[in-house]
Amino acid sequence: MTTRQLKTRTPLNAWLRGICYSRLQRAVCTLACVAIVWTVPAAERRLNVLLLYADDWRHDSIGCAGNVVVKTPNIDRLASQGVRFDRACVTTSICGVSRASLLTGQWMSRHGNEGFAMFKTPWAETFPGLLRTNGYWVGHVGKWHNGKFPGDQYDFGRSYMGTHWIKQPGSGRVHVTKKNEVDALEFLRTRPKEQPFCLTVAFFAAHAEDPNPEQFLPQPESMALYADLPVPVPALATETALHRLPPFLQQPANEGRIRWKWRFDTPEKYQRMMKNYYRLCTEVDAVCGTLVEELKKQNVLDQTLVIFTTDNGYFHGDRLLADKWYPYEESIRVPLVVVDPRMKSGSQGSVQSDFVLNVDLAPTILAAAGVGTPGRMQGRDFSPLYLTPDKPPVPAWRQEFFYEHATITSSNRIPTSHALVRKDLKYTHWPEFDYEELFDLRHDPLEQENLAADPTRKADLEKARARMHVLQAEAR
Ligand SMILES: [Ca+2]
Repeated sequence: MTTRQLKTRTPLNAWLRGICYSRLQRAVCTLACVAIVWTVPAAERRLNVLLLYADDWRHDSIGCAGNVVVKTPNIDRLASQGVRFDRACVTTSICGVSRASLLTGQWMSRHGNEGFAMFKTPWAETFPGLLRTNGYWVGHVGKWHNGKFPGDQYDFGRSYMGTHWIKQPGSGRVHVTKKNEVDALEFLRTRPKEQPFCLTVAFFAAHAEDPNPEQFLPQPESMALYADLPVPVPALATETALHRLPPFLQQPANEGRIRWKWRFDTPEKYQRMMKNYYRLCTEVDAVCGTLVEELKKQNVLDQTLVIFTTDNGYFHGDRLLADKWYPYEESIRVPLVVVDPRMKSGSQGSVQSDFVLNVDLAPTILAAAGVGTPGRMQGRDFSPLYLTPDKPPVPAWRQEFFYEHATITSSNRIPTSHALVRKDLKYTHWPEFDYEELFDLRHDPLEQENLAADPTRKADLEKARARMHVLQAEAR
């Protein structure tokens, strides 16, 4: 259904009701209204949107990406029914900034939030704001990490985060993932059925509970999962890889090193933490399955764009680091699975390797809703990559992007980083230390050999540096 049709439906109903005064006439009129709604061809209806948005999962924290431990059967099923992007990345790898980029379709340099505050972009230019203005019933459930939750901007808003277990009135408690499920189901079941909807389910799992020594606290019924299965130690969990980092990232005040000690500094702790982390992931996966099943029950799955992704990647002890922030592959790559009813049959289950970014989600969602994107939005609708894979988009899809991260607290804790990311090369600049890295990803996909001081790569370094400055200027 187009915007115009949707907007005219309510006055039409009112007009029909206005001219019908007997009970019989009212019944006939009601049937007429229903018939008008039913006769809108399915292809013209605007897609609903279910955005399943997890926290701190990296690109391979799902079974279908080749992870040999974690069980995510529901997300794997979505991938088999849709498309999985194996080079999806974020433009800034930290919760608050990445979420602002999701909402605004803008790089940090433009939306202006460098940490956990509200962005400067007007709400009317975010995808939930635009959808609501254009007749969508819009909901947000779960984590919100951009200042105070703007509940009045949503038709249905439930915001909470920070702990895996939430105290309930009385003496009870509920797991955050369970609460996500209950609230999301309430949205789906109480929404007005004549309006298209957009629901973001912002899971807190598998983010760590920062001040808690246990870090990851799954539900008791999950504890049997992975109990006897050793979690493989990453190839980069070595002293050698640590010593290949820039010197300022090796020092003990670096937050990545601090959190590595919280989670991974003994083999026993690594196993315990990773198993609990994967249990949290599997719990989220089950909720994804329940919500998709609910769409099926309501007969709207074939009118709903379903997206699963996360806000940033994660170091699982790689380079003897924990968490995210830095522009290495483990931190910037995220899972992305899309099931789109517009996909041609026969193309389901494909894997796509273009650089799709967090800033592309807003324009993609808006395009699926038939809503135009504001001029200041920087991402791009990526649906042509999977709707018409044989017809390359014009202009050609990006082959590189600009990555940015601001200092958090101090340069010793989490320093500023800027990077040019390509599939064959990565150039990083750490301005507070005027330190550069250049990796040839064709021969060194694990980013182990910094070529920035290699005289034979001087031309590559200069080109990459200049190109990054161009993209950095465009991001503003
Ligand atoms: Ca996060």
